[in-house]
Amino acid sequence: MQKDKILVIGASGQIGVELTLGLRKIYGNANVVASDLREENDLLKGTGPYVSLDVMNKEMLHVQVIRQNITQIYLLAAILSATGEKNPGLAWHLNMQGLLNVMDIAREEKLQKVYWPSSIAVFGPTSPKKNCPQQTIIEPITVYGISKYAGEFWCNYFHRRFGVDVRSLRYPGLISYKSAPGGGTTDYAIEIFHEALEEKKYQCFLNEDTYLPMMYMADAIRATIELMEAPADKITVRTSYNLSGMSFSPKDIAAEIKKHIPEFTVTYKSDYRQAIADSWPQSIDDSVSRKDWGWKEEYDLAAMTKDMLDNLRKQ
Ligand code: NAD
Ligand code: AKB
Repeated sequence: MQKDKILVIGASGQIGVELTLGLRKIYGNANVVASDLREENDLLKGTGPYVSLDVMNKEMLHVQVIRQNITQIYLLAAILSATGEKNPGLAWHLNMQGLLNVMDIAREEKLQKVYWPSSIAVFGPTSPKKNCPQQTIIEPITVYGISKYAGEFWCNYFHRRFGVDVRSLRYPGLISYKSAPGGGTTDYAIEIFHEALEEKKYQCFLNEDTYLPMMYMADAIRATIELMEAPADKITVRTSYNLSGMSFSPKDIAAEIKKHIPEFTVTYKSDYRQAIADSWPQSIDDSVSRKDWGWKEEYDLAAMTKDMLDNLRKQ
């Protein structure tokens, strides 16, 4: 059997950096090729191969897949919810065409597996707010959510029609200290830590009682790798799996940070991102992931807050 050789597209982004490092630990540094449109992230430098790549350039992507003997692709390049609302056409174009380029090449080259993340942003105001189930009413109101929902059905299509083993998770908002977030509505939950440490105060762009599904990056990376390593016959969802870690509001996370930094204060001034957040569920039912491939989160709000502050202080 051919040895695993992985291409991560969007490797310099918030998830890409940590996923690339995680995959390199398992598959070996030389077997995980990082790629991005922007320059290599400092944390990746010296840890393995890097190529400059635009996922929209299908020909160049195809050349790299053949040249590097790639057997698996993790596609992370996308425009997220908040940035997407500023340039809907560009968000649709990148989020859709990037995926279709990868799926066509995966089919032609008979790649072993493809990973492509979806998001809780597929859900809209008509979806259940609490414990939103795997299958429910899905009417997204952002271009990002529309592109993710359409992408889920492309994944399902390529699996059914051409047998591409593509797997996907609907990530909640992800919280991390290694690399900066890329323009999402849940980014406040990262900014708040930086501002708490540096300024002891933070002005939040969401209202204090805006509950959203969230997850610590360590859990998200483990979920991704566990899903990708699960036997194919365990994967019953070929659109995208619901995934849950924790759910909290800005007021909750501020209170948790205050336990470590008592002088920390937060003010609230909502902007256009409030409407996006209000359209999403507050919590997610991920029982299908738990049943199919044994998902279980490790971090709750208290454990995540302590780990974030410890690591950011070290930085
Ligand atoms: P990010 O914006 O931090 O990273 C995306 C990376 O893709 C960037 O480094 C960017 O330079 C690169 N990129 C952009 N256009 C490219 C192109 N044409 N060719 C090659 N690379 C290109 O995003 P992220 O937070 O790491 O998200 C990765 C994926 O996970 C996205 O699909 C996103 O929708 C999904 N997701 C993220 C979150 C989250 O909270 N971070 C939650 C749900 C889903
Ligand atoms: C965003 O806020 O856009 C992302 C996501 C939940 O997909 N973090």
